[in-house]
Amino acid sequence: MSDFHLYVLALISGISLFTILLALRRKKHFSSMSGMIVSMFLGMNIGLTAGITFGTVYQGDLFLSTILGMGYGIVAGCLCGACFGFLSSLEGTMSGLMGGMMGAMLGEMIPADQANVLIKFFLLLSFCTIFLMVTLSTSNNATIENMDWLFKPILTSLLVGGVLLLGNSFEMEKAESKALPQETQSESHNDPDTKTEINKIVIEMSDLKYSPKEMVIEKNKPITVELKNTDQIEHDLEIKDVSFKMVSESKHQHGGEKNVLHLHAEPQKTSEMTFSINERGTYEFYCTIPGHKENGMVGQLVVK
Ligand SMILES: [Cu+2]
Repeated sequence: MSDFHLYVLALISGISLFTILLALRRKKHFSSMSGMIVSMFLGMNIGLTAGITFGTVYQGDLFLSTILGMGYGIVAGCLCGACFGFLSSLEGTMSGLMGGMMGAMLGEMIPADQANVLIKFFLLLSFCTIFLMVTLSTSNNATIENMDWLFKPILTSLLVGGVLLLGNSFEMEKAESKALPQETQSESHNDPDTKTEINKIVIEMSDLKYSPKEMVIEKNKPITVELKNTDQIEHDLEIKDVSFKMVSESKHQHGGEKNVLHLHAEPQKTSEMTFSINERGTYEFYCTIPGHKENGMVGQLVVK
């Protein structure tokens, strides 16, 4: 789990706790309808944020991310609703359940960078619960004075902006550390048969051979594989029974089948794809053109 995801989880826990405490203190000022809306809003947004986060972190294990996402949403929605009464609690629980479930599915399906945009969006909405509470409570000037700080717009927007920017910087750090190793990619050319542990791997295909024959990558870390076909005949690279997430691929790939990674390169052409693999293990890759695998066009992908 990256710093960014930890930060998001800490933040939504904080927001939930704060909202629940606020609800406990100010429940007298809420109509039953307002209480239900606040519980629904909190449960849904916390569930969605947590769901997408867990869906991204635990790629390939939708069951776990759904349970964790729903757990977050249900606890937040149910406890917040409990301050207002049974119906609000029910509303919060169901919203949390639905948010967590939908979030986990989203996190599982969309690429990590898009998921991060959604996480930020729902994080902002989760934040808004606090403001919604102040707006929805029937104003009674005697007790509202404690909430003065919420009404100082400059201070509040600086605070919220600062918190979100800090989260953004965590995400940037991650992106930078990802970009760095790419500069070392040329090394794999000089020393073809050694194991490569970098973010871009160039595999040359000539005389019915892959070179290098072994790739070593990390679990859940995007990797770009470039196939350089220097032969006069077409070749490809296929891995079967592998749980992966496609980030991008150069066009006309026919990678439609589930759990099959496939990359094709025309004679004297180069093609590439970027993906991450969700499970550790050793996978065999091979060429699907008839006769090539049997002639030794096989290799190994190790996922650590
Ligand atoms: Cu081939």
